[in-house]
Amino acid sequence: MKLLFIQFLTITVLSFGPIWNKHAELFAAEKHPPMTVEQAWVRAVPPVSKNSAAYMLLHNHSDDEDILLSAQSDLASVTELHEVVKKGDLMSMQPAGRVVVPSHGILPLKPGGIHIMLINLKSPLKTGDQTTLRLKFKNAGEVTVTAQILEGMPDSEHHHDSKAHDASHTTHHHSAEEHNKIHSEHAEGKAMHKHSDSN
Ligand SMILES: [Cu+2]
Repeated sequence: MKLLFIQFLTITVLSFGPIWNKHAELFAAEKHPPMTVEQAWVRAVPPVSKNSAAYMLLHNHSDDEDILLSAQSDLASVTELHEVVKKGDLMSMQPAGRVVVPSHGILPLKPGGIHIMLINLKSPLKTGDQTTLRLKFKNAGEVTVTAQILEGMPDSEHHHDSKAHDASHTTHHHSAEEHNKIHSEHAEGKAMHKHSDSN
């Protein structure tokens, strides 16, 4: 009798199992769109600067990798996906290759790496303002992003314990170095376009 009861329970659990899983899947799908974008910001630049760049975290919640195909912004006449590459001793920018966001992973767009280049700004960028960017992904389709216009690094990257502080100094050093390299390359006429304060 007890054995029968256990069998009955087992059958019940097995037959309800798939229904439960289906619910779990639906719940997960409701919780997250396949692609979310976090910590998006655009670097504030002085009014004389023609160009800036946007940075953010691309967060892929799906089981397949996705590819960022393009980005659009009303701030600039041209918006391009760029990457910073090292050629010998020089850092320079070029149109990015395949911008792959791994499945269940995050791809950071950051200074010194892949970034969204805003070329020929239409009006000055005011710190504290917000702007809208439209990203197009191969699988996730169009994703609209609200980005903050910020000076330099966002607050989340400034921590005040000494270790992180040192690390952030190193980072600043590094970007300043890259910045100079890009400038010197620009002076030699090799850079693709003028690139003032952002990379
Ligand atoms: Cu660039």
